[in-house]
Amino acid sequence: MPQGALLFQATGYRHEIWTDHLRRLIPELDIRVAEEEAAPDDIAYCVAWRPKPGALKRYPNLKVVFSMGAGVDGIVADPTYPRHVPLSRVVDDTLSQGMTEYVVLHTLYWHRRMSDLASLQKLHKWRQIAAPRADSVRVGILGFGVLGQAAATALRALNYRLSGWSATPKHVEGVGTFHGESGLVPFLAEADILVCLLPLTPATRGILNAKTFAQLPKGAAVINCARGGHLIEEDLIAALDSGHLAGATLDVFQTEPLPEASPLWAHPKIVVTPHVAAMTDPASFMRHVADTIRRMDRGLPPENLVDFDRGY
Ligand code: NDP
Ligand code: OXD
Repeated sequence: MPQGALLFQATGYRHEIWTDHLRRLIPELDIRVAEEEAAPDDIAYCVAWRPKPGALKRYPNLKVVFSMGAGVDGIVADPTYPRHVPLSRVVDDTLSQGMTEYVVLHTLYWHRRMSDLASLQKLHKWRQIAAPRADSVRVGILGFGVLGQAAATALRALNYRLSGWSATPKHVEGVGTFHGESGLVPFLAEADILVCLLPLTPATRGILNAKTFAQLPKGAAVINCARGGHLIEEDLIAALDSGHLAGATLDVFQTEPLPEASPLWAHPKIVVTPHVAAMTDPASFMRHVADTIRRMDRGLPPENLVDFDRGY
């Protein structure tokens, strides 16, 4: 029997879609869906997505916070987050599958020159553009963790040449691996398609900038499906307009929703999607929450924990 109530704190989300799963899994769990329904002392568990700064320090008996996203930057950046409370993030096959689909789709899109073909179609022009063989296209994945490695497995099956960049060394068959600051320049030099799957931390903020783009081969494409804070938008536009970069797919933005007036919307070399690369599946996420609550009831620690010092 869980001790204490669970607070569902995700502004803008229809809570029943999420909490109904949890009610089925742990009928005896007391679930509150709004801050005003929650006496601070009652709350032992919290499900959160981008809580307001300061929101999570109100609960003295909090035992664990479940991030509804794999990226925890919105929680970790809050200096008032009570760091003795473990933060568990989403690590889930359905999320990896969604991200893999997105990365494969947009890698193929730039590799197979779909943007150019679509422009020709608009002009009713029949011009054949030959795409290089996949085994001559180098895809570099910035951030070679759970999602980066899942995407790499699928891209490998399509014969792309892969490399991954991470903080610590990795050994993955068939993938060129690079790590740390010294590994970044050689990694970038061989990325015809650069995929960003890094967590947003002080070390990675703004990493998709003019200097980074200049180190990519001419004609490279960039796919950012991590966080908008990774990208310096003006630098991307300049690199596209100069012809150094061929195109970019952006799923995440400095400001979300992307303001109507943003020049990114109408740029001919940019594909914009509204933060849909991989969406947390409510049923699967709530299974993880329920399993963790049961584990903690048995005195076991929660899993998929964030390291606050690393920031991810
Ligand atoms: P992981 O924590 O599993 O992987 C992160 C990777 O980044 C690791 O390989 C890590 O290295 C590497 N890394 C972190 N900091 C640095 C650094 N300073 N230098 C070099 N490498 C670094 O995260 P996930 O794969 O689960 O998720 C990645 C991100 O994807 C999330 O943080 C989130 O922002 C984004 N995301 C976006 C979604 C969308 O819909 N657009 C959906 C889900 C996630 P090491 O392995 O050595 O620690
Ligand atoms: C996530 C996201 O981090 O949806 O999971 O962006």
